Amino acid sequence: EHGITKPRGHKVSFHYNSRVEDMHFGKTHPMKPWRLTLTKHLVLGYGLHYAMDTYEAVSAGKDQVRAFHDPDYVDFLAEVSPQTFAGLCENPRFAQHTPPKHEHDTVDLGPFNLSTSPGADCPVFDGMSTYLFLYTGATLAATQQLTTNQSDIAINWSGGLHHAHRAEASGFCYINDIVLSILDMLRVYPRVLYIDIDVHHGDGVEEAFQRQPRVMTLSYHRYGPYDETGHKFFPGSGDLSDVGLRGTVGEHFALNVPIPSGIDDRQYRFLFESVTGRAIEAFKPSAIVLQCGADSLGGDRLGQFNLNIKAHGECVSFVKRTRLPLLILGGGGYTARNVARAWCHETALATDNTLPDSIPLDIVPRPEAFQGKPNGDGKLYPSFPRLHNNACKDAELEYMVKKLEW
Ligand code: V1P
Ligand code: CA
Ligand code: ZN
Repeated sequence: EHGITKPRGHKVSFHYNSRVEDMHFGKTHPMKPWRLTLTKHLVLGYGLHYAMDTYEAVSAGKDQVRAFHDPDYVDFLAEVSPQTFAGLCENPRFAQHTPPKHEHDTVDLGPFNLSTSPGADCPVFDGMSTYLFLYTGATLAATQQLTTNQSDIAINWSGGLHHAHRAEASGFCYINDIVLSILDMLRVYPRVLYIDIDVHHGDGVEEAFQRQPRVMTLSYHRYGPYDETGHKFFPGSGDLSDVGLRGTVGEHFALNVPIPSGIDDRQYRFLFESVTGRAIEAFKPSAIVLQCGADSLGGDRLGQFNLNIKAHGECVSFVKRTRLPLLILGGGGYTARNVARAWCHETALATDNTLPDSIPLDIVPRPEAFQGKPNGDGKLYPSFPRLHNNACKDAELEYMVKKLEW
């Protein structure tokens, strides 16, 4: 009576471990693993687990994480907690990885860009090791389902942490589960296409494969001039001219689509389908990894786009139509109710289901963003949450697609 059916002609697997939900990055930190609880409840509530094989994730091993990350960094991550942090910092093996202090630093940084100061992007919190090795384990299990032909689509909403570097945490990301997955895929597939619809630039993945012509990275992200506070939108990279490491065989195997704030559904769909379509034609990937960061939705606490869930989901449908082995990952997403709705909707799309009393596909504005501040028409809650000035011009986007033609 749930009305959910198994997909015809393909198999989907879902990888998750509820232990990732109990984590707290800190009181004011935007990353809330609790959004994964909401997602899980929606997925189960709609009966979507009847349409997939569900697997309880187990932790990745240190040896697996060392396939990309620095061995000292992996040991540090495995041992660190708020209790052990100070002691580990004293250890010369780890102390050599402490960045030099800048006078403008607002937080005290320890080794590997980790910190116990409130306000840090990559805090050390209770249960952190468990969390990191679990989301990584889920991505690696999902990858194995694909590389052994046991699934056609594999999903891990707790993964997709695209900023982590070889020996450095960055932007809420500690272990780069995406890089580890692609490394596994390269044993089986000649070419892997990585697509990143998180509002931030997928810099960690791009950097890891900048010399590698068998991996094409394609990121869509907010990018532009300095804002009012004199800062660039994080992480500040991903210009149109950034196409992979020049002078190496990896040159032209990175693509970046920098986007002004306020892009809407129609504009995003035009960009995504023209550029992704051309990339697939030219590169002929044997498998695809899709990072579905939901901070590109309208009303996100950190993001600056105006996408509805429908347009975000159309990216998943577009990529799925290639019928290539597909790994679907999460990523950013800071207005939890919209994240959960989007990822549940996309789980339905992956399994060829339409949800019965359908999740509303319009995103819900954050009430706190409007407190006492009526928008242009004097309404407190606009029917369509255009939270950001639509600075995005069609002509600019068309020019970008032209420039990207190769
Ligand atoms: O802007 C910065 C850094 C901190 N300054 C030194 C510059 N950090 C951003 C990080 C955003 C990370 C996004 C991750 C992802 O792509 C993948 C999971 O979505 C940042 C922001 C911001 N508004 O961009 N950090 C914080 N806000 C922050 C706020 C409160 C407490 C801790 C961090
Ligand atoms: Ca992106
Ligand atoms: Zn993001």
